[in-house]
Amino acid sequence: MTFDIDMIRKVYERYPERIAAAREAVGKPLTLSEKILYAHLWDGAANQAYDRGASYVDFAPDRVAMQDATAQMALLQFMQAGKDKVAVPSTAHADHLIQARIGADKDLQDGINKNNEVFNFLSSVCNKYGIGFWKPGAGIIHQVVLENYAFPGGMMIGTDSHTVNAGGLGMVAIGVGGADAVDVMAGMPWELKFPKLIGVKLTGRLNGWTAPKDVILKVAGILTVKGGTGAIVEYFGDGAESLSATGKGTICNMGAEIGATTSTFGYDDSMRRYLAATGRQDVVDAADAVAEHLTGDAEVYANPEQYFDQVIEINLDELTPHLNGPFTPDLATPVAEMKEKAAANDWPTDIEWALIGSCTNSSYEDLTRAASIVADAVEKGIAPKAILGINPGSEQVRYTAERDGLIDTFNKLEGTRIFTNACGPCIGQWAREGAEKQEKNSIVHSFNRNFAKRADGNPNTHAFVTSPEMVAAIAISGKLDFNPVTDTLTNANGEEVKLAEPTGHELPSDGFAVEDNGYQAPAADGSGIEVVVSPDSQRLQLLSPFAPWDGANIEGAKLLIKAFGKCTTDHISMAGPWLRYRGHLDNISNNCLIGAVNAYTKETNAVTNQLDGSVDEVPNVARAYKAAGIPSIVVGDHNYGEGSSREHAAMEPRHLGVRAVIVKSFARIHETNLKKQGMLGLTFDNEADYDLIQVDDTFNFTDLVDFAPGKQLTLEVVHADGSTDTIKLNHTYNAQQIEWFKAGSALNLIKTQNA
Ligand code: MIC
Ligand code: SF4
Repeated sequence: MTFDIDMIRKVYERYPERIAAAREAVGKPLTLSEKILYAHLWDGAANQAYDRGASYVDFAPDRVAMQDATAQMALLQFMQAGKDKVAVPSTAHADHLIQARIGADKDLQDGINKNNEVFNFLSSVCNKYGIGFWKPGAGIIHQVVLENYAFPGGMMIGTDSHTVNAGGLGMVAIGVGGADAVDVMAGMPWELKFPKLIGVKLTGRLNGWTAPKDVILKVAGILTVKGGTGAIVEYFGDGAESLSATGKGTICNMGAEIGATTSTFGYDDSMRRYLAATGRQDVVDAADAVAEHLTGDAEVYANPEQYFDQVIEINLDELTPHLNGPFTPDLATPVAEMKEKAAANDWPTDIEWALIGSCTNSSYEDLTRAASIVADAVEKGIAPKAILGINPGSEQVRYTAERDGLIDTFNKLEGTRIFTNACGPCIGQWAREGAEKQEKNSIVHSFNRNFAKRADGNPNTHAFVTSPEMVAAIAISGKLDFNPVTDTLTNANGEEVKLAEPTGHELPSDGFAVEDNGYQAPAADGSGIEVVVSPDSQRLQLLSPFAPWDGANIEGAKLLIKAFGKCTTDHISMAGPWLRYRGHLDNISNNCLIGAVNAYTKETNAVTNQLDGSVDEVPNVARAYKAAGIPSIVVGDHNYGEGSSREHAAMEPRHLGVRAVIVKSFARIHETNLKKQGMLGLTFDNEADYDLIQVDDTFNFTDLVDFAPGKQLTLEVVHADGSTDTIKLNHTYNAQQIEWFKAGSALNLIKTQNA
């Protein structure tokens, strides 16, 4: 059965007319990204061309997906929007809260016991408002979406930055904060700045040890963590067609790591095969009727330089396996160069743990290719040096892998642990033994992010991102710098042997199977369902609206923290143990900016309280200013808020009295989240002004009363000795977004509009 097939058919029915209108408006051949965007305009058929990277445009996404760690806040907000039911098909997925420790059987039950209150809340809110709920153990949101909901040419948003994974099936799928999801679920338009377009032409074919993951590891090395900001990355060329749909998903998934708005591929046979194998021949039939519209125009792909803002070409014949890391996903090293680079940088090369999984690489094909390495090692009598941990992407993948003997193969390797179908170590849900000792060590994984402390909470764990095949090979060799192409391993008989190249199956030859996929359909009429949140719950807290702007210039503000260097959403609102407070704004605010590095001392979670000169934890100092009625500001570096879509990173400072975040540049989702929550997200006009900010400065906005689109704001910085600097700040607020600021938040505005 295909979910929401009528909606999908309707989208395809309107495609020909919408594309014809877009062609006329744009006046030249169209990329796939433009086709999907123009086919989803809120106002219907296009009557004008939009400026890439400049125009704000209202869209009408086809569906919404949320995961448990962000859904709580999204749904707490939706409950305030005054609606009976969601306006578009929506789902929530319980995948982030289950800790990996012993193995799936035990861990899943523990996870359910520990998070019962939250799962019950999600289950009842979903039931009430018409939202499909995927229960704990059903799988990781993006794998479940790819298997069940994604469709070529569709547009969706999701409260998770890796929503972009659905580009593997030719969607424009975009990660957003919960407040954006609320707009769409409440039946309102969703606004996005019309993206720029980056074309990536893939030629040749993957071979040997190279995997789809290496395409994106390479692209990340080229574009860096901010090179994709504000852009859709569109892949094309015969190399693109040679990749499986789940391989395409891997590539799109990690587009989040270069800051791309999303990534996508044109509709092709790999997508037909995947849709059919996952029981959706009806989608194939419907898509085939409009197939020409579900890929870029031939002229575009023949002369990409004329149609994309930037073009990159990668020859898959020549691409080699990569390892990206540590601490950032864009530090790309070809496997063949790792020996030299690890030695030069003093990266530990002994590996104790190697992890396969996460939404990026947990497909059936991924498991078969990793299993082929394991089977080869077992057959050749090579004992593994590290522990292999595996989180299958979904119950359907796990069940099929078990039926087909893959799980048995993995278990033949001593020590292997099969964890729950969930995020697990990827988001710090990992009870790694000994992590608290904070020893310097390295791990490899097939995930997408490797920021400090992310997997096991240890700041000295050097995590490297690579393909599942390479993770398996490194687990066996126990060495970060093992190169399976050239290096040998000693087997039980003392012989020097080489690992065979990976082989795999794109799709299960006997089809997918599953007994209980973990889906809970919502009630047809939810009006009688009551959602209860206990007032003394430590995990959930009903929201009270943020205060509207009082119409005056913000004056006398103090500096909460000047963050130095990388400040991702993991630094602003850490995950791992803190995930338990994702539904309780006041409790989770106790992690506000505790990972950010204080620019003056290079310490974390220690800032000066200007009221009494004491040094205290960031949340405490923020609470002290708030209690004294003193506004505060946060200052940051480049790409501030990189990483997650979690709006907690905006709501926490807002809750603690921070009024403005002033940085050199923002990551897209975080900037929007700040705007939605009624904050000022501003950038230095002159980046060097970052250096002017002193720890004991006082800040006065002198022309906030004239806040207007396209007009700079002025900040007077008063130093402790009485001298002042006046600096200019840029912003990207449009008229509507300024209304959010004035109302105190976008949600406050929705409420007045619905009242
Ligand atoms: C992540 O990978 O960082 C997460 C956890 O999936 C986040 C969402 C969250 O913080 O809940 C994301 O990528 O958006
Ligand atoms: Fe889950 Fe990790 Fe994917 Fe985020 S990146 S959705 S934590 S598996």
